[in-house]
Amino acid sequence: MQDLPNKFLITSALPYANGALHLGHFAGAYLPGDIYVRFLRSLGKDVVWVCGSDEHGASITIRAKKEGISPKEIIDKYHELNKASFEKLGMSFDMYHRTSEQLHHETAQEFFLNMVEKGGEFEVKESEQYYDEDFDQFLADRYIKGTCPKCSHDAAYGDQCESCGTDLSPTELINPVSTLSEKKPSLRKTKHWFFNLDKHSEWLKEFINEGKLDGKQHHDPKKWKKHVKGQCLSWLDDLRPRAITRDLSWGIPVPLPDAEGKVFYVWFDAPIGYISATKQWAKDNNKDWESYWKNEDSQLVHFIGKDNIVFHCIVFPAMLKAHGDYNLPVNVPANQFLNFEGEKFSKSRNWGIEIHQYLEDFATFANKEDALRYALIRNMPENKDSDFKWDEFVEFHDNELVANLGNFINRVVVLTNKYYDGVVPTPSGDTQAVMADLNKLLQEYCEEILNFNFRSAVLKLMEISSLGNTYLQDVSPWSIYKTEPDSQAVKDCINNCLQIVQILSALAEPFLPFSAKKINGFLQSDVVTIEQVLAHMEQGTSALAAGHQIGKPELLFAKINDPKDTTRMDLIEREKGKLLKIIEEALPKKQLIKEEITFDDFTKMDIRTVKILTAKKVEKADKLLELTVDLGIEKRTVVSGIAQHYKPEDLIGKEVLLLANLAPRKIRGVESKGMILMAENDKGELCLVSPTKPFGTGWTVR
Ligand code: B3M
Ligand code: ZN
Repeated sequence: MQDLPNKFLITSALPYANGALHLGHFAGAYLPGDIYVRFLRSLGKDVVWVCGSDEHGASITIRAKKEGISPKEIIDKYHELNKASFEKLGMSFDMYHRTSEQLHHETAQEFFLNMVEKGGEFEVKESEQYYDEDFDQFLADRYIKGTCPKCSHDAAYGDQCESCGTDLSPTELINPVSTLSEKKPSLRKTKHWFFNLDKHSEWLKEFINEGKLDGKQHHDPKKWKKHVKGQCLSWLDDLRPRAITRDLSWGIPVPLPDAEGKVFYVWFDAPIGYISATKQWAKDNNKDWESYWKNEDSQLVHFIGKDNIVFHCIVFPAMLKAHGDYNLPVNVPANQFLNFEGEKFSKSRNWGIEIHQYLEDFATFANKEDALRYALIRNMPENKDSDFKWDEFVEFHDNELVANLGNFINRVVVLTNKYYDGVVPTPSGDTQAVMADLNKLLQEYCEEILNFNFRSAVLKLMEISSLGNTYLQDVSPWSIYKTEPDSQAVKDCINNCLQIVQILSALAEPFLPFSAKKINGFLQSDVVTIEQVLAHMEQGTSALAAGHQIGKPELLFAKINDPKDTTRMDLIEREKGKLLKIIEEALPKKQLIKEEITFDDFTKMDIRTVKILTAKKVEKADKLLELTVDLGIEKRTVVSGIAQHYKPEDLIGKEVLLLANLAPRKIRGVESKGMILMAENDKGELCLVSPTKPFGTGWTVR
């Protein structure tokens, strides 16, 4: 296995506390972080994993306005909700902090002042910025919307187009509109602090391209994901000063005498949140935070989604370098996006599922946490966008977790209880080929995790379980046991299988921590770490001692697609049903085609082109107009229910269609001879039907 330092500082993007997290967020920056840190801890490494709520910026204040409550109420609500969701899915953060904490405000202000002192990092510039006269406020970031200059998406924000991902400034938007008043904004002068990012361009290029920092090899650039490097490179050629202050009331005040009314741009203070979170953790645990951030032998890794790449690979590293004394990230293994049943997650359309919703909907589902973790890992958007599908959730669960992993473990525990009353049998001491195969897979499993290939790594775990199943099947101890219950071959086989189960519990832990705990429960053994497993493999020793008493068998996962018990499949069907309903409701309501008629039926109708000569309202009937129409051979009076869709004066001279042989009817005292043809849409709007060119009156429609 590759050489590793002893210390790690791992971060996951701080989610905005402005809404509930969905499966896409979870698969992007949190689940991969959890896998990685659990693995490192199991190797005996000194790891601190920090995260927390990002509680500043326009996304918070806009949400507060929408819900009609204060920003503080918003952040309290969603901080608690998201923190609880994470905990329930086993996210093992060492600290889940908040950027509204005093400690963070102080840390960010200090960090800024230190950069100011360095000199040359900032430039104060006056410029014209959009201003909402009605709301008396400058319009930055999400307070302004318009058309994206790159892709023409018509709802791009002032800081970013969510459609093509381009980073924007408000003045680049075409047809800008204030999201507060929905009006066209005006321009007003204001001053801001700009971080001179362009000044950092040279060393950043070397850092990203070659992994070098200050002339020394800092990290292996080949280990960075292609799409991450690709995005960085497209940025590096055009680094410009970036405004890091805003004219807003919500945020961290800029601690300078001439900066009254200004706060930091949320993306300036948020990454410093990683530092404040580490400080808080150190405070709570009586540790030294600086060694994680500053020691040469400590590695910094950021887990994020692809929309945050530039901030973590370019802007924050430049801030850290400008400040000095801090480590820079050795890797930023950003994930791409997870879609949901073929489409983007969308709160407004209710498309997707939020974590808390999943946990509620699947409350009765056995081992729901690991079932979800597994489905998301199997389909993790590591290098390209991927798609969550309920059908695949079922397949992964039933074919892999149940039929492979759960089945192997269950068979071994059952046989041990049946043959040896649950006591681990004494092996003969022969080393078995199966253990050599396992060792190879184990090494590959470790490498895949260290290279951030979690999909491949979890498949290695499954391969080890398959190896166990195949081995058990090949030896078939049940057929030997029948005639030879004291057979050493059976004892060897069961002992080996039990060792594999114990190893599986260690290797499953980073991915399926709830299951790992259960497996240990079945074995009634102490937790075995991956570090211990590696040592046992190297020394040819085993983790589970002969004579140890294990527990009784229990199911690890319960099959979803089970005709004898449909409760779990019903839950899946319910989720799919919700989506179907959304799709159906979005379809225009078209009436079904009426019963079939013959051509003769059709020819019974005499439809003619006619010209409207006069039109007036029918008294005391707001829907009706009285029309006179010219058929060429005669003139007629017709009453038509189009008063709410056309003004009488707009109808004069129009050529339309008339069903001329409809039996006359008296409507509101007026005799109507025939009916004007109209189309009606699902909103009940009516539209006259006309020939597509001037055609003359009285001609037959057929
Ligand atoms: N809150 C953006 C996001 O959730 C932002 C991440 C901050 S990480 C320092 O996409
Ligand atoms: Zn765009």
